[in-house]
Amino acid sequence: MTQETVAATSDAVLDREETMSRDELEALQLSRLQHTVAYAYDRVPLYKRKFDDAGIHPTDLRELADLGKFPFTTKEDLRLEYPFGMFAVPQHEVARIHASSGTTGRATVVGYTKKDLADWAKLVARSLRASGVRPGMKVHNAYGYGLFTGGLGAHAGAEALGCTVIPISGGQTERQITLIQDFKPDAILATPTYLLTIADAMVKQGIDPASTSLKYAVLGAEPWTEEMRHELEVTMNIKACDIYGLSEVMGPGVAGEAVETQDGSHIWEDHFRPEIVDAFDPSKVLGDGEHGELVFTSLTKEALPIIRYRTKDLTRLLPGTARPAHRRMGRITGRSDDMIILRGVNLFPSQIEEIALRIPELSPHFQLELTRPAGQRMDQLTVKIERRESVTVEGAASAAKVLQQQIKIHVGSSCAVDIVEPGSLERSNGKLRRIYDMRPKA
Ligand code: DLL
Repeated sequence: MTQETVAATSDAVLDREETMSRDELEALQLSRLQHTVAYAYDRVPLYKRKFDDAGIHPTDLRELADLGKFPFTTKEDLRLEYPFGMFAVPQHEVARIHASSGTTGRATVVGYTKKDLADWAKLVARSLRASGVRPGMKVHNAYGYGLFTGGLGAHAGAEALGCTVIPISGGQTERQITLIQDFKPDAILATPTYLLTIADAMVKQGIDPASTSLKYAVLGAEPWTEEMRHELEVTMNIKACDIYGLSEVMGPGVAGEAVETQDGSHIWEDHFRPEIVDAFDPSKVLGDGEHGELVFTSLTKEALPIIRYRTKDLTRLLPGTARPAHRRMGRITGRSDDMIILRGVNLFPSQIEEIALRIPELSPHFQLELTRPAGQRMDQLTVKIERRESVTVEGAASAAKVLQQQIKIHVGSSCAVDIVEPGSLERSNGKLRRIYDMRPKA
């Protein structure tokens, strides 16, 4: 670590669990895990049914590796138990409910006791602190408020850390810019694509995004790349760190990234036990460093204990660095349900982001269109991407060729590239939709 990075951490008081040894942490995990599986079995009929069907009992969990013998939980389970069937406490003990939007099916509903909310706030506070935010700072929270866990989750964490929270929520970009200029926040919490929307709108108004008071951004809720981090850090003159989470497991703050290393989010393993399983054969639990699907078991949750939840997020586990006992997750390459299979080649939007952002003439604003031209049996992928404002139409045409070639080389797919006018593609208000599947429905 450099002198500067030591200074960055030395002014923060860490939670005791952040500085535990790995042995101490694993002992804590085991006792919490044993409690959680027994608690879930006794209180949630679905878990009792699943464990009994699998011929496994909570007392079979003697060491951490025994977790691999327990059945998985999926989004489908939460949908089938809609709305409150997964709750492990009576309704009067549930202090808050959140839910997914339900655009792709029945909403999934999650609940929190007062203690769950306090734990959640503590972990978001821990994540924000790791990312450079300090008590007393002004925090502009542009995650959406409401049933989505981003807004209220980030809000409570920033308050718990001792910050002044500006609860602007997502959208109303003009207003966001006015408040950033007037209130002079130190940090912003948003999805990476929404921060890009804000920066873009500032440029349109003649404001240099690098000139604001913002010093830190804590970004998550959707996949983003190192190239996007670079783009945002340079454009806005900030340090941008990752925050990860999902509602079924808690919300934001399951993992958070340290500003001094910026090498991936540390999973807060005193509250969650992660596993990586083979995405195609989940019965295979993979070792650290191997790529697969991330699976979580909660260790302290009361209202909604979750056992071996299959996130569909594809990544790998890496050793702890800034918080040595807490393993890091590699960047999420994508979700297994976001994977485009194009003529037998697997492709994720983040791969396109990575390649496109290395081509200076192209902007980070792109979308992927999947079509099946009439009379053809083959699917076609078109990358629609805006040229940078400073680039001529001719300059962009040669960049399009480069993008096409690079995608062919690095991903293995042939695609069409359509350069569009700056500002013409839909902007993000939160989680950005990258894929537009226009193929005829089977
Ligand atoms: O997006 C929680 C959250 C809010 C995280 C704000 C961070 C900041 P869900 O709406 O349930 O919860 O969506 C969870 O979003 O399974 C991932 O696919 C994706 N995701 C969340 N954080 C990241 C991240 C919130 N840092 C789903 N990188 C997850 C990549 C992320 N993907």
